[in-house]
Amino acid sequence: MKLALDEDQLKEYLSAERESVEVGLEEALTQILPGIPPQFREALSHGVSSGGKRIRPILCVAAYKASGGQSQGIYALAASLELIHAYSLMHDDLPCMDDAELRRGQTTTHIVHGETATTVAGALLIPAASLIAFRGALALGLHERLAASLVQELSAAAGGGGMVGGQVLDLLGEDLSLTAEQLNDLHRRKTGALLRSSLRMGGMAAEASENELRGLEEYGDCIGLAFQIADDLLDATSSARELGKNPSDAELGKSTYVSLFGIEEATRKALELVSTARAALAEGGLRSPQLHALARYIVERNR
Ligand code: GRG
Repeated sequence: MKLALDEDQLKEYLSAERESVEVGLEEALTQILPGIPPQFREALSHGVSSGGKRIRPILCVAAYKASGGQSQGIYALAASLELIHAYSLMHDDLPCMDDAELRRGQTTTHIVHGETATTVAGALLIPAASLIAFRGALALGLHERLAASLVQELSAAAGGGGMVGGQVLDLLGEDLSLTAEQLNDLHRRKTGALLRSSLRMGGMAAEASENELRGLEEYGDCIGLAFQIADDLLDATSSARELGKNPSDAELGKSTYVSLFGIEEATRKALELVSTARAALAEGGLRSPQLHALARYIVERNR
């Protein structure tokens, strides 16, 4: 088996995976939307269905398959990660946070549907994601105990010790010069925790061995940090139009890997993390050309 995908294979793989992820998300929306008041449905759909790379569910599915999982039902479980991600972006763009008007090349949800509907729709997505994860796990035929562990994994990654905690550090750090240690801590939580859990959830759903799970975790930690360094590099070197989002980190007075280390050193660090992530796969006994290629994609993406 080849160890990595070439550029064309990666493109084809990502495009096919995104199609399957969209199907999983549409199915999740058909479960969620009827249960919520009609005036919030459009904001919720806007936040979930406005594009994006869908990297979290793609990583979850890749980890599942790398650990021996074979069911297409994994896309239903993986949708739960994207629902949490969607809510976080909707809330992150609100005026009380980053006050953004542009995301994924489109007008942000609160500009189109208003702040109240966006706040409510985002909040509705949090319990909805837990329900989708639980139902998705049961539909995969997993034991209720494992389904509950998957919900716990997702909730912990999204919570105070993870994404929300990281966002708080981010807000408190505006206009301060953070140290490398503070920046790593912030991003391990804000961006890294959900990426790491994407991999862990895929592995857990396939009932991966301890060694495989350790490999996925280490891979997830490395690509989580590499993802954020790549984000900072893109933010520093591309226009809002090229990136399809605003405002920039500099406009928000945020410390970044580029402000701390400069472009060259930040790039070196990201590439080093890719190598460590790949080594972790080998140590975990995971032969996955897809995860191998995704590590590189995470730092070479252009948006
Ligand atoms: C109440 C304090 C508080 C927080 C609420 C807003 C929030 C929760 C969390 C924000 C977390 C956040 C914005 C994390 C950023 C992660 C990140 C790098 C996002 C961009 O991810 P991509 O590149 O986006 O995967 P696409 O558009 O491709 O989906």
